[in-house]
Amino acid sequence: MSIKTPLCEILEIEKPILQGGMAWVATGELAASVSIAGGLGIIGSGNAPADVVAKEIAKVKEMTDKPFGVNVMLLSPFVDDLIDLMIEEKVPVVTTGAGNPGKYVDRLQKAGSKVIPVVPSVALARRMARMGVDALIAEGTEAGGHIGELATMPLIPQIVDVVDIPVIAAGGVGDGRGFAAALMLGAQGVQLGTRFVCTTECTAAPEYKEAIIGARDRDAVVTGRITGHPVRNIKNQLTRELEKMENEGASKEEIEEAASGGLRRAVTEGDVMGGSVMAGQISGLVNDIKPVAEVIDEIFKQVEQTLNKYCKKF
Ligand code: TUI
Repeated sequence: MSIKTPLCEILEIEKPILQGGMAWVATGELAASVSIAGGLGIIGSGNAPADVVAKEIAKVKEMTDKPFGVNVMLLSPFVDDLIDLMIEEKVPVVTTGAGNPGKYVDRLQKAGSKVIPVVPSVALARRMARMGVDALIAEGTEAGGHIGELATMPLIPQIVDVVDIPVIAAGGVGDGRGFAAALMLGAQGVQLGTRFVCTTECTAAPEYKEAIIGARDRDAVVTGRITGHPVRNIKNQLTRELEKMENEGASKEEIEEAASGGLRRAVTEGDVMGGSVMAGQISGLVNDIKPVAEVIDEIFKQVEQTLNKYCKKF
């Protein structure tokens, strides 16, 4: 059985599975591998300048003609340059995170890009749908990295009920059971981040992947709440220091300073004690490293098994 939803037609993909555009982690290699396997690979731009992101786009275009995406992180100091780059490169799908992409939607769509904002709430979902975006990624607080308040289970159906564009579920999905559950909630596809970190094609340091594999159910903790930009990452020396600073009344600026550069250190140097190993609550379920195509094949087999097991009788 192949799961096809209208989202597949909109994005011109075979399988309604997106790979999260994780800063530093989601390079051209990872994104291309996911797109080649029939999903939508997404380059994570994070805080990178446009020329760095341009190189990752070139890598994807060299490896495949299939559609791919780029995530524009709206807190980046280079947002305007990145939007220009998306338009120049005619990036098929632009996802956004950590803010409201309203003022860029029109220009991106006129240049031929599909625009899919990540939304953590019904209010922002409504606003974005009214602006005419192509789909939404509704991301629950189970996700890794910068997160919103609501969990995926209540978030998805509340958004599905008020918009008439496809909703993609993200946050806490790591296998075919989670995928099937997201479909039951009304989602037309899923976005996975943490699961795709633990793949052979992911260029993150081996220590980063091992930290996820070693994590148990309660190890993906939230730091930086007082900064207004809470982040979910695997418990380590850094998260304990940040927690201590917060308890002792450190300022927003001091916490931001202590966390700054942590993701880069973890991903590129393998500093998984002093760096920030951003990963979701599903980390406890991720126990191996395998090729992207195997991850995707197994997920779709499990979706089928799950739907057969629970839905046939009805
Ligand atoms: O963006 C993410 N995940 C990220 S971004 C990132 S880099 C970073 N590091 C430290 C602090 C802040 C950023 C690491 N992980 N996911 C998508 C996402 N978007 N999660 C939550 C949101 C979001 C939050 C508020 C989207 C829109 C929003 O709107 C507020 C508004 O302006 O209305």
